[in-house]
Formats: sequence, structure tokens, C-alpha cells
Amino acid sequence: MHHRILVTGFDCFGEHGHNTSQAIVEALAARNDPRFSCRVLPTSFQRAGALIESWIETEQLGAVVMLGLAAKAGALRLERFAQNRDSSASADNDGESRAEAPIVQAAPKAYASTLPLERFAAAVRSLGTPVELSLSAGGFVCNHVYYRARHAVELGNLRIPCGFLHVPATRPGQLEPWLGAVTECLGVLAAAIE
Ligand code: PCA
Repeated sequence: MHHRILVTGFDCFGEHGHNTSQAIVEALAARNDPRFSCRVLPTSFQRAGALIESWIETEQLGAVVMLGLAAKAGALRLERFAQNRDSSASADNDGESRAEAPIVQAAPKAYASTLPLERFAAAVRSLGTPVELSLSAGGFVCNHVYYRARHAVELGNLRIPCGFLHVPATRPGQLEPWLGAVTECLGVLAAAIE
């Protein structure tokens, strides 16, 4: 039995009464696939950052795939980089906003994704689902959690695939084509780390 792939999404925040990433993670969890460990993070810099770090440090994970909502996206966004900077005017679910602050002092400016993003893109494209590579995951909680996760993987010398995918907004109950696209990526990843 191999180490599990941690798959996370986020709860609702700001004006978004529905978070596609949460709905996808809940749908994946309902499949009871032993390869995946599916969890929803609070949209909170502090709480989500601490949670992702402690899971990576204490669980023997095989990989980490984080999902978040990008309300304006029209495609699955494969995030190439996590940047060492919080920069957001909007408040998180604890009322906190962070303007132009480094996430971790004296740490790299950015980490690259260690997920096989080119293979993800090819697999999703072959489903006919829009997919794009993105250079910035923004300056809000998603980028924050992505950076904290990648930093924890580096500090622990874990050498596991770890990265972030943004999904577009959907109406409640509408999961496709994004659930199918994420399922495809997870299948590619699970096969790659077997
Ligand atoms: N999207 C936000 C935070 C939570 C989420 O789902 C973001 O892109 O930072």
C-alpha cells in the first residue's frame, strides 16, 4: 500500500457562497478511494497555513494536490509557482488581510510546482476540457497555503510531488467538467508515483 495523496479544497469566502474546490473534494471523498485523503481547509491564512504544514510534517504523504476557487477563471489553472508574498486587499474568513508581506522570512522568493503539470495539461486537453498553465496563484490564501506546503516539503526533504490547481466558479450542484478534469490529473499522478 502506497502513501496517500492528500487532496485539499477550500470553504466559502468573501462573496462566494459556493466553492467549487470544496464541492470537488467532497465528491472525491464520497468515492472512498484509498489512494486519496480528501480534506477541506478554512479560507484563513493562519489556520489553513498551520493545518497544511502539520499534515505534511506528520503524515507520510505520497503527494499533495491543493485545489482552490479562481472565480474569474474559465479553465483549469495549473499553478506553476508559489510566491513568498501575501498581497491581498480582501479579508479571509477570520477578517485578516495581508498587504505585501513575505510569508516565510529568509526563504526562496518562489517555489515551482513539483506536480507533472505538462502531463496534467495533456490529459485534461484530451478530455476536451479547457486547461491552462498559470504563472501566479495570486496573493490571497491559496498562494499562501501553496507556499507553506512547498516550503514544508523542502524543509522536511520529502521529495514528494506537491502543487496547486485553481478551478473556475460553478453553480451549486454543477461539478463537471472540473471534477472529471481533476480526477484525470489525480489518476496521472497516482500512476506516476506507484
Ligand atoms: N480561493 C482563494 C482562497 C480560497 C479559494 O478557494 C484564492 O484563490 O486565494
